[in-house]
Amino acid sequence: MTDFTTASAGAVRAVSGRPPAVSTPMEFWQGLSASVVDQIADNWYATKELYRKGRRQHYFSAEFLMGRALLNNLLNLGLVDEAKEAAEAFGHDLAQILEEEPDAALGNGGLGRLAACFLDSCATQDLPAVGYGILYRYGLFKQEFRNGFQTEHPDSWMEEGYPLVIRHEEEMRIVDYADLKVRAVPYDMPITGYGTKNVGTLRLWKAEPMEEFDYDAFNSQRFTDAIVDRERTHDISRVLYPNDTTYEGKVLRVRQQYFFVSASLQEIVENHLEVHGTFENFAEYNCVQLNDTHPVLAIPELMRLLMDEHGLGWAEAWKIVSKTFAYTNHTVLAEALETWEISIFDRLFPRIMEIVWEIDRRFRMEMKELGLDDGRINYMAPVSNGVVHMAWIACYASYSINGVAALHTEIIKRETLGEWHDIWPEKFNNKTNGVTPRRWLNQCNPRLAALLTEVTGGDEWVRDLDVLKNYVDAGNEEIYDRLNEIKHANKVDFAKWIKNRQGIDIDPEAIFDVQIKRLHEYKRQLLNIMYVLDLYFRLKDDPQADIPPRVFIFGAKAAPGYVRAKAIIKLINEVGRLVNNDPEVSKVLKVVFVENYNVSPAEKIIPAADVSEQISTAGKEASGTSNMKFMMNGALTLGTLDGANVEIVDSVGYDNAYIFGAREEELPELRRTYDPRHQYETVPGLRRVLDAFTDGTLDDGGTGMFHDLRWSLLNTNGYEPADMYYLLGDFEDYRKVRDQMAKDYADRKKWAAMTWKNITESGRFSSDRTIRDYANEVWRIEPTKI
Ligand code: GL4
Repeated sequence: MTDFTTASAGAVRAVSGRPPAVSTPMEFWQGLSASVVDQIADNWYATKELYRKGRRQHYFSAEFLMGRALLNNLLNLGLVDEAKEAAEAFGHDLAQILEEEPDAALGNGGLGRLAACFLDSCATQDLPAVGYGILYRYGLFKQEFRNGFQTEHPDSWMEEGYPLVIRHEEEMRIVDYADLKVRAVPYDMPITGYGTKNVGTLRLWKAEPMEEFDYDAFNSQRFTDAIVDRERTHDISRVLYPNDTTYEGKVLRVRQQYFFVSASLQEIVENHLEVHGTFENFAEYNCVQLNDTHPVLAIPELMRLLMDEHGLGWAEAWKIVSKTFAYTNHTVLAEALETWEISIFDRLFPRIMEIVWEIDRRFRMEMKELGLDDGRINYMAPVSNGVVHMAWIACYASYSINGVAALHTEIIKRETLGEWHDIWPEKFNNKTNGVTPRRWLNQCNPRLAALLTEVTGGDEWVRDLDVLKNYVDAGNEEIYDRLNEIKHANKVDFAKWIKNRQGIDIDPEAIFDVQIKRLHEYKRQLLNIMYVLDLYFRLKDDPQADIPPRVFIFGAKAAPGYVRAKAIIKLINEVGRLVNNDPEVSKVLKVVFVENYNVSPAEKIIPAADVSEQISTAGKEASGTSNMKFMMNGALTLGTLDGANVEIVDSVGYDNAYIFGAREEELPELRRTYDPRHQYETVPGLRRVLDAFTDGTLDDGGTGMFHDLRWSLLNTNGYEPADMYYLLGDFEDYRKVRDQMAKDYADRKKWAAMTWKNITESGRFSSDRTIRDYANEVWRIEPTKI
């Protein structure tokens, strides 16, 4: 037995209190996880000590969608075989143990998962960066389908114990609100890298009462008052808000935001003073990346700390602040731009509001001097119309502003943040997103990983995905056959998994066509299911039609309050019921809606996908990141020229992707004369599809929600145009290209050649590349090994 196997058996005993042979798989997971921490503890501490002395980047994010951690850590540390040995020695199966681990779903979708990939890339590249966020007791809700409707249930992911976060009581900070004072206790999650000793840190803050009980209240029989007060504090880190690309002006949410930025900055400021003894060089040693506007309160909070706690004057403090923050914008959707009522700030943190007013006053003066007219100044001002504009504060105070794909950055420069670009073009830059090839290729697709290691003669590609580019032309008959075998084996695995999970049978010979992402109208899952419905009708018309077998796979959560998104979920489930229960059609078509889609289901789905649906209305998807994961795993993109799809096509060429639909630059002109009713009447099949929503073919349980969906495509509601996301405009082209794609699938060699091109060109979409660009161009940090 190796040290690790012995130590993990001991750790299993320690958590279960009985011999490992009779411990549960859950206890085994906990023991193995504790042993991982044991393995890395010394290096972790050494890394923290090293990083706190040099220049560092602090990644502030309200979301980190980490998923599972154990296998990722075992792979990084080269301990998989040892873990297997430890499990088998006691009659356990590692694969089953790994399935016990809950996903740490402390994020909604792409924005949160991006933060997780970034931490992985920073660790692997020895970059001095630390993540800061919130230890939500409840992550993103668990989704269940009841009669096809989404229901939401709490995700209590830590309830059974979670060994991979370590509480550091002694590094507690106090966060002060006008009406409440709370303790922020840090919990650190180790972030191991692949093939390096450095161990990075994700620091998540938990809110706790100043005293366990208010003993006065407790003793004077006001027991419930004491409890209620305690609960108000726990509320702060209780739950992740389940919205993606929308914003809710909820007081608790702004409390959360202030909570984690204040605690994090207190730590950063104190650490700086301790190490350097002066604030003069603060911005030389620290930069803070603001992941969207959620942490923008850090700007006035750093002003407050420097002025009120450390005696700096406004000018001095502002000089530091304006060299410290960098802001990433993640969406052009207006409904996501956070604004907060002044009255909320006044109530929670009047001093912060005072500082925001002063930022506003100085901004207006500065702009006046630059000669801007009052209308424009008022539009851009940090405070106007009774609200505080978080994005405007971010743009004013940050030294860098970036978008997340080339097209998106162009749109924010031209439109969303155009006024700021006019004044400070030099602040703007693009950082196209990326995903980590460790989790999203090496870990989730071991068969393909083995092939790549074989072809490239080593595992260097895991740390440097650009290596694959040298093999673009290495594709040959043998590789193509192997690729097809691998994909088939992955599809067999997925078929077993989904059968076991949801009881549905699917055929691994069919084309697996996948759309997995948050449910949003702009992402157009509705367009996807309309195609499926149309195909169903075509098959009913002509049962002999030569249609290749297809499985349409969906995974999506809708924000609980997003009524129309929930209607689309119900519609997909109803079309699924129609198709899957039809004795003839179901031989050729199947619809699978993966319930409770999350990071770990994604790791099963993506390696099994043939087709990657990336069909957002052009200009609306800032980047997308599942598109990159699919590409790495050899699925072909069926998409619009939106977000990072543009760059994917740029890399693989139009011959190796399926592109359709209106382009972003065409849409304004097209929209001018657009009439969805005309489409409805003239595009063959479209009327039949839309009428099926309401003619009894599909059942919305008497809610009228399908009627509303149909209405939204054909009529305006007064403030939005009819078919706002241009589904009927793009339908015909989508159908044409998607049909063609299914035909092309039959030529297995050619298809495999296309997938090889996609895989070998995916280095550009590794988050290692993204992070190197941030490190060199924005953060100015260097790899630093312990
Ligand atoms: C998002 C975008 O919608 C998505 O396109 C992008 O890939 C992601 C990461 O940059 O950020 N913006 C918001 S808000 N949620 C997202 O997932």
